[in-house]
Amino acid sequence: MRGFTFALAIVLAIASTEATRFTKCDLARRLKLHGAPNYDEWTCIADVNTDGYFDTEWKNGDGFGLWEISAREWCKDPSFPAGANRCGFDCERFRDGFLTDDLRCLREIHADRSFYGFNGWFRRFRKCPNLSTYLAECGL
Ligand SMILES: [Ca+2]
Repeated sequence: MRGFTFALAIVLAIASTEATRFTKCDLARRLKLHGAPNYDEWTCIADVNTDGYFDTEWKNGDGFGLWEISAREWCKDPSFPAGANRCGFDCERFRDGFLTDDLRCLREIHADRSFYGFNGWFRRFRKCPNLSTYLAECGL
């Protein structure tokens, strides 16, 4: 029984690791399954933001998760008590492997006039202009 418990703990640890680190194609596939329009663009932005690691635990200053959702404007974090929390989520929710809440907030950000759609993610220009071939190997 003790061996079984140990093996189960290892399996769960591996599963949780896999849940927070995607491959490019796996993330694109999940976003497509979630019905995200422009899933190629969202995947590429996550690629640029995380330097190709697609690690949902990513954090860069006030930016949380794959899309560096900002605690100054869009989510709530104790480090930024004056943040507007316009999406109504705790920022840590953008650092797990569940994408539904991330996508809800991304849609809100994308639709905001002051964010200029995808152009608000400035770093995307490093890699994302040619999306026609970006996901070619994924067979989506
Ligand atoms: Ca999430």
